[in-house]
Amino acid sequence: MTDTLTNSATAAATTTYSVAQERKIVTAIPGPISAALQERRRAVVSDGVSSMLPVYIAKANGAILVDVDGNQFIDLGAGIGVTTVGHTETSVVAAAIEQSRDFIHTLFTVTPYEEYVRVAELLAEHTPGDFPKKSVLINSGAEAVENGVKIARKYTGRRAVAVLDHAYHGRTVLTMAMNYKAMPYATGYGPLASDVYHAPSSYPYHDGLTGVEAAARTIAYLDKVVGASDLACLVVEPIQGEGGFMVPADGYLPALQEWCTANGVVMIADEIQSGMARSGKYFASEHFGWIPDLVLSAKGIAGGFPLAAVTGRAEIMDASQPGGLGGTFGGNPVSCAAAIAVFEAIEANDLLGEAQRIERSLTAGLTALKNKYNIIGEIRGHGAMMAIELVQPGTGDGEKAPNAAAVSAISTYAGQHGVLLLTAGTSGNVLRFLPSLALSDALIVDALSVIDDAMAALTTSSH
Ligand code: PLZ
Repeated sequence: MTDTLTNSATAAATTTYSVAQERKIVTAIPGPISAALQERRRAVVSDGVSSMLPVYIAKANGAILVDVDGNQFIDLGAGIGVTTVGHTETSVVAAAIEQSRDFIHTLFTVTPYEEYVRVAELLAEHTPGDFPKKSVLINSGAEAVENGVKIARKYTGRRAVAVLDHAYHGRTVLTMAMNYKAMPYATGYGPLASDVYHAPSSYPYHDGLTGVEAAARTIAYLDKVVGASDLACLVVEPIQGEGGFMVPADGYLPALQEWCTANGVVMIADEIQSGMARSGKYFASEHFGWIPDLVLSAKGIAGGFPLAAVTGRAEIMDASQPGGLGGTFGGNPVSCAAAIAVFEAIEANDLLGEAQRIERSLTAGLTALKNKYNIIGEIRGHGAMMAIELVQPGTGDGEKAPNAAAVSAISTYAGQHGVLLLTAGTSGNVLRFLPSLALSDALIVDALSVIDDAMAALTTSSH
């Protein structure tokens, strides 16, 4: 079946983009060319690698993905929070091309270059806290988590690592043990790394605790189950990503930092999903008055090029012996050049302001939907990191039972109608809005109209 959808209201926004910033569906989803590619893929790509929406992408610009069949999708996922400045952002593309012409690789640990140093300067300037900071650059989020743990162990001389319930930290052999969900991340891949402890978190919608109460519960666990003197680090996402965009209660994070400082524990902010302007501040920790010892960056830092960083207190970062940190591709020059352009774009285009605009527009639209559909239990988040938790009204758990069926049906409907909408949540009960900051208000209105239709279809079909 073929249907054609366009949104003329967005036409005015097309002038500065190489792809019209509009939704357009011209084939069945997936279209014939995507379907053929999916067949080729089945023969050669591991079944362990899944794709949420199997449309093969030919081009992307701003907040729009174009597939090989000519369909255009409003991208509310940004490659899971990576293309924060927008797809193929002009200055990022130019910086990467220019750097590629100059040199593409030397390996910083063999012969260094300025771009790596500049990224470390920018991270020292923009991460929370007014004290001397240093960085190491690596390739991926999980690698940043791994290095954060190594650095904290070396500095403290302690063994244990603590994380929070509902956390997600990666897919490597250490980080899979740091995730809350065994399935699909750890099931069958054991034995898991030892000395990883999962403490209770702050999840105000479900636990009803104040920040002080939730922190007391977390600290009691760390004290009793781990013992502060064996604890090297506590790794925390200021707003949990894959877990469902839980915003902790006020005072929770500073109380944990205070306890960590008093007990010689390194507290690490995993800002891999929440950082780099996404939340309306450079780093989401700032919303909570939290000044972490170490900050982990990845995803949005280089506009789509692979780059990650551990940044933090100089004395902690310097505890490692020369040669203890690094890796062949860590701080690749092209990625670094792109990251410098990203930092410049955040300033030049007021992207913190744009993230705040997106929060206002999404909150208004989602509030209207919440008034219309009682399956929306809570709207939460900051900036371009917003989510709705879907519930089953009329069931137990104080009307808050997870509604994974609705999440899955709405996300599927949205994909079929040209809106790429990511799911999240420990129980698959959350729809998340993680767009690039190039997403216009007109595209927000259009995307929410599709979600409105999806919710209406759900209500109809369930009767
Ligand atoms: N920490 C907070 O969000 C990656 C995972 C996508 P890598 N999240 C998206 C998927 O299904 O693989 C993530 C994160 C937080 C760490 C990571 C890991 O980052 O770059 O994927 O290794």
